[in-house]
Amino acid sequence: MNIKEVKVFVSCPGRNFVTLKIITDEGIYGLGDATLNGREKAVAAYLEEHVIPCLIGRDPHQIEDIWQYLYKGAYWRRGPVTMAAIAAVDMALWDIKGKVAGLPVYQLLGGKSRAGITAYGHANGNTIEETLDSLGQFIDQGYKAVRLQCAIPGLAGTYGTLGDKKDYFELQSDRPLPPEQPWSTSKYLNFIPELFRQARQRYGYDIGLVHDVHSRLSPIEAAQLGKLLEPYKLMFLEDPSPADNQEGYKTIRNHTTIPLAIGEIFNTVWDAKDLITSQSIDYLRTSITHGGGITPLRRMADFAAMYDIRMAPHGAPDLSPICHAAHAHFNIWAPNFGVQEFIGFGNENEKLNSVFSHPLSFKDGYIHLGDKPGLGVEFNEAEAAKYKYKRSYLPVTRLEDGTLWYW
Ligand code: CS2
Ligand code: MG
Repeated sequence: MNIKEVKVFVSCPGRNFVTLKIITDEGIYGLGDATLNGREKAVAAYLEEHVIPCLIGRDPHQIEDIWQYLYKGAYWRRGPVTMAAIAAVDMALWDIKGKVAGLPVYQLLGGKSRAGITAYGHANGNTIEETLDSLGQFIDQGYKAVRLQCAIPGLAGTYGTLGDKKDYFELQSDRPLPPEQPWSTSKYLNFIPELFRQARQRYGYDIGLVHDVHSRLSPIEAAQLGKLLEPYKLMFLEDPSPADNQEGYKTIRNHTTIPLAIGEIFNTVWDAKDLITSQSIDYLRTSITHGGGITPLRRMADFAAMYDIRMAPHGAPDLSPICHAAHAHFNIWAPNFGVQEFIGFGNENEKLNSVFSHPLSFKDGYIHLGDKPGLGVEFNEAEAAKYKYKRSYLPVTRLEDGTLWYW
């Protein structure tokens, strides 16, 4: 069997996705997700100009050798664009191998380690009351864990809240240039503990709660927040401080026992190595698309497991159903899987569902995965062609004095 053709699709069924399709000379094909939110065209170009010519004629069964070829052979290694491109190839090759074997990818990884995949949903609101009403809806749907993000009084537009938009897809639709959002660490630190105090007062301690700081705090500010939130027993505090400064996590660790999660912007295990070996984190958030594929994520999971760190793959709306399916295969296998971020299947989004179909279902707080061979996802090229790419940026954040800050 040889790779005969490789196609890249950049389409916008509600938001932009980059999809790779590897077609063999025997007609079997595999799909991969190469979506990098706000940089979609860069990944598409990397694939078309620099990766695809090297794939034609290769044996698709040589997943490892092709991964090593695209990683080490590139010389200019790592980075979000490179690794999203490599990830899509890797996912597609695992998809092909599963289809040839007649097995779902999780069986090729080692089979099921659990009955279902625990998911956490996104509750958010413009006020504490709205956010807690949203939390109640997720509890009613059976979720075991929920992320809480609330607008900060006095700040227009806070990360993780929709404002007057109805969902993340609508939020992304009008960003032809980076929207600017204000940030105040003091307003945030003075407000967020009250959100969680009221959440526990209203719903008790059985529901798992997480919160995403989105890299906005210095290490000592993150330590302050961790200590303030300790009474509310969060499952984890995500991205409390920029991941660039791994040393900073030792500072946070020295001051608070709140579990820490990081890694959605990591592209290789090297980004996380010191955090893992110093046991400065508790959950690793790297996604299959941004982390270079299933092949390296398995290694990351095994390395993290040596330090009792669990996997909590990033599951934002800017990852396609192909990545979410790949996560499900990975999560049902990974011995140290912890929890999967889950923003729903976009059932209300007909465009998305006309382009992608997937084998996933959600019940009683768990994601369940069918037994279709490969990843189990279908991609409708004709439908995808209807939804042209629309440039869309992530926002930019500035402090109230205008200083450029982390979004
Ligand atoms: C967020 C992401 O889901 C999360 O944890 O950090 O939604 C992030 O903001 C987006 O992936 C950026 O494109
Ligand atoms: Mg995050």
